[in-house]
Amino acid sequence: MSSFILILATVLPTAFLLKSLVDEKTAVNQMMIADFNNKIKDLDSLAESLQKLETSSLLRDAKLTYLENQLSALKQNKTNSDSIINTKVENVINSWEEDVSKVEDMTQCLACNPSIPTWSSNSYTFNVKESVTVGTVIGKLLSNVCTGYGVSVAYTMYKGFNFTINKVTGEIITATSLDREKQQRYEHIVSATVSCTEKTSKSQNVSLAINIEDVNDNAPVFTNTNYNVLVSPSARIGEQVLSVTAIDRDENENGQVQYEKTPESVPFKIDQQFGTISVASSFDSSVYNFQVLAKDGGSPQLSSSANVTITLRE
Ligand SMILES: [Ca+2]
Ligand SMILES: [Ca+2]
Repeated sequence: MSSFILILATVLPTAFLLKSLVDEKTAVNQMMIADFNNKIKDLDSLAESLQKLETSSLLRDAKLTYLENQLSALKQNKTNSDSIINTKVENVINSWEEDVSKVEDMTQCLACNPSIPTWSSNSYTFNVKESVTVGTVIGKLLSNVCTGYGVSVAYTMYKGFNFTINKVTGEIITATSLDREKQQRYEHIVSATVSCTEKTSKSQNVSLAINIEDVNDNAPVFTNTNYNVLVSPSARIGEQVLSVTAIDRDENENGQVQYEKTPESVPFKIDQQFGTISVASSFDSSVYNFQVLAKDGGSPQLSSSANVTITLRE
């Protein structure tokens, strides 16, 4: 009760002085005066609420100091133009609205009766490249929870292995290296738990999805490292003699393979898209050795090679 008396003794006179100053200035917008009066009522109401609580003297003193400073600023500008007073009053009202909101939060906290936490979103989806290092913060989950004054919130994640959540901040952090080619999406349930000292706690879950984005970290791989084939010496130009295949596990252009051969001088050509090798010109030898290359479309580009031996039948 003593703290309440102190609040009424100090806060309300300050509030009425402000109101009095506003009333003296007829140039001040009438709607603003009504709003100002409403804020005074709010303060009355909050003072009533605080009466029932063990109010923090530190917070109360800070609040009073703030109001006193505002009043002092108003007095200093009293002899100036109405517009300056108008602006000052508007600033007081705006600041008071923030102050009222803070005190309402404090009231909830001091009541030590946590409500079920709400999340700032119905669900969360984050996208992260598979190349990020362990310990990278990929996003943050926020609950709309008042904390402090004996009330705390803790974040937990179920089935977390590749990712962890910072218990205090709600940051989602990579706990292992990632590989999109093994798993490209993770789904978790995250919980926010509000608790009071020696009081009950309340939790609320929210779903979290993490999509792993591709990085060009795989070169195309040929199904064979050596291709050997026998070809008829009478094979005609354009006739297909072999088909090579390389597989790239990456996605989109990172996984699109194009084929080449080297050297160019052999009498065969390779289809850039499909890897089919066909006769390009007449033969001048009984055995041909050359390399086929598979290159992906990533940046930087990755490639691999295989050996081809084509022998003409006797
Ligand atoms: Ca690739
Ligand atoms: Ca990849």
